[in-house]
Amino acid sequence: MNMNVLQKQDKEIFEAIAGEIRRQTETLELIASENFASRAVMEACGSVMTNKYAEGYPGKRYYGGCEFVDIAENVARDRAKKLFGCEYVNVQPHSGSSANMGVLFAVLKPGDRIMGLDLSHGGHLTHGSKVNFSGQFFEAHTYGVEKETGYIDMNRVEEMALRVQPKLIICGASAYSQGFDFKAFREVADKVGAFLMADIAHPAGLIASGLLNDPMPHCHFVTTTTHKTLRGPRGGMIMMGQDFENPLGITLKTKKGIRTKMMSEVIDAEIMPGIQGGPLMHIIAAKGVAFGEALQPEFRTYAEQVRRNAAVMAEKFIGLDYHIVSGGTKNHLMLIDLRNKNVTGKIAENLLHEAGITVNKNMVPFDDKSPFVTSGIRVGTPAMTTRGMTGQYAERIVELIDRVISAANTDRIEQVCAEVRVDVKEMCEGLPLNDFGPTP
Ligand code: DSN
Repeated sequence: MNMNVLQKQDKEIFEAIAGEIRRQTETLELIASENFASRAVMEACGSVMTNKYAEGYPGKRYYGGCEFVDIAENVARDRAKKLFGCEYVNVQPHSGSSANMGVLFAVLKPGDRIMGLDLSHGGHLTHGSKVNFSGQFFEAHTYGVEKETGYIDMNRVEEMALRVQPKLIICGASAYSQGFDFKAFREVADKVGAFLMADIAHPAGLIASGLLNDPMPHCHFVTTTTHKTLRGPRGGMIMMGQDFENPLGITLKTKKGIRTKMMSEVIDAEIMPGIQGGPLMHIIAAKGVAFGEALQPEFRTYAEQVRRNAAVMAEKFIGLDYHIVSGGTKNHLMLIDLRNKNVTGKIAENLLHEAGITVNKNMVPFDDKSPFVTSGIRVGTPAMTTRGMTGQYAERIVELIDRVISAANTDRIEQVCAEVRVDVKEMCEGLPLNDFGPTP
């Protein structure tokens, strides 16, 4: 991106951004939730739409001058509906957490019971963690994966739901490498009269490409972020496969009398004015651009490659005696339990950082270490695949990681990290951050 003006005006921020460009360009990005947005997406993010206030929704705003931001929001909504095959979408949530908060606050009262996947078993903070609004405003019960298999057992989920009688069940994860059986979750939800929400923030791009189970026919609500496998700008959104009359008894006064609100109206009102004010119109425009890209056939090819790279890496890791939780991956990530390698997640993250490889330490199911130390790392392929790392790259990357982990407890470690860093830099050379233009 051209940053001539910024460079002249603000050296400190310019240097920070320039450093980040160098870091992203010269190192290997394996954080499962990160990706490289296209130049077109970033141009929309950096556009004058950041200047506009537009509380409300297209055609019904609290501010004048919204004719062009209306176009952008309508385009983003229409493309999202086409991409995910849904009847309703709200593209205004600033993040995945805001999207989840929007649904939870719309359908629950304080103290209501919810069920979600435990954070330490791969869930997300907003699925009921005690340190998050979801665990503080609501009575959260968490289900986990099985110790032997690393899989979610639907019988256990059902058993828990019958005991807990939740008002809302959340399915979805940040560190689970298997798919979700949304149909089975819906059967459980129906048995206890609960709403079902799928949080597909991680695999959204794979789901949009038809590579994983589709939550839309089975879940009352589907939330996502737009910047992970979907490769858009940082943000969130809420979808419903089909709108329905809200069973919460929320009504609306109209000229024709009082009527029950549709659930879409309840969700819209919860996002704005419930929990947010002015939408980020530059980001909504960029979401529209990203959805347009994801509707192209090339995106499906990309998503298939993301999954293929992950499968190749998991197999290679297993061949080198690494323990992948759940024994493999069906999506874009894997969780590696490093206990048999005598290395904590924290140490692995730091050493790999020294070697130019970015991953995050991650709790593994039944972890005996704290979230600040952890026994594992999470590895994901969305970003490396965007850079065009296909074919032999996946295996070579695993070999580089193994060189570092294997040397972790030896006095050669500094030298190994330095050597791997050179190899990583060489590997990254000539590969732009994304396929849509030269490195910014
Ligand atoms: N922080 C994200 C992740 O890394 O999975 C989830 O919000």
